[in-house]
Amino acid sequence: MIPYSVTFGGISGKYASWKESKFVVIPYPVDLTTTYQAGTRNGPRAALDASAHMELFDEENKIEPYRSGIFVSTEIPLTTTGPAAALKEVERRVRAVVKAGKLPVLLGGEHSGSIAAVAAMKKKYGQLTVLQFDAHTDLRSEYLGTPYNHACVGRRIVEQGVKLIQVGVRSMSEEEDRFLKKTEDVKTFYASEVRYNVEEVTKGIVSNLSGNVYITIDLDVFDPGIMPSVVTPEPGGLNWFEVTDILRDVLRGNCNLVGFDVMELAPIAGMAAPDYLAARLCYRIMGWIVARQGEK
Ligand SMILES: [Mn+2]
Repeated sequence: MIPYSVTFGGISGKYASWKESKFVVIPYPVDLTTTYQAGTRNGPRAALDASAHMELFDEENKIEPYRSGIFVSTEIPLTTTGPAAALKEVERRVRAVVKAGKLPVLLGGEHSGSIAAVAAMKKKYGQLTVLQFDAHTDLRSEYLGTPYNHACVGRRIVEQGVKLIQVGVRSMSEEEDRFLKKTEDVKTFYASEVRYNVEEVTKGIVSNLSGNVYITIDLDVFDPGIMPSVVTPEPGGLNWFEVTDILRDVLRGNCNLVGFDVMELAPIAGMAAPDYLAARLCYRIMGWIVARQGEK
């Protein structure tokens, strides 16, 4: 696979090489179906640039996760004909990463990319559960003329025969509410439940996850106070500790994490903290994965 011009965490040499890396970051700078604000095109690059300023020591796990290797591939090429071509390329690359025994990390870019990453995983593993952090259910059948709209990601995932667990939801349409009532393939934990009963929610999530799990994080799950750099900000979002506490319990649980993504970063000029949060979140997840492997 061809390396990108920027590495993750500013690392270099063997730690950033395809051959030695456990993690493969795939930048997905796509911004075709966003509807309110735009700017996810610049998300992956901003997160990568911010990542160069992180401490590479993981103070929680007392390890340096980068030593497991983090390769960054070239960006998924942009088209203007809709996300279909880009999705095909995402699926192809995720398949190649998995085949090489590495763990794919999609960095977005609008949320549509997750559809293809999940498709690659589903074909590879058969059984798959997706854990989605998101302000929105994304369960629309189609939106503004395309089934690949970022408002349809959850629906496209469920259609693949994948069980979907959502957390942080606080915005949905009547159509999506109706769909949720009749399906048994989706379990939704609302942002208000996290706020008032995070322990129960965490238990509920962990008990719903078994076997192979893919995690997709739409950054709008966070409160706009700490994550204003998203295309569809919703008040009442989760804070850093709520998201990472849930993730920690999930990643220390019994499931087999097969890949993850961090999506929908739309950088605001002059505002470094949200870009940095996205980078830090990626690295924190890598830390738990590496730490758990070390225990085995
Ligand atoms: Mn969302």
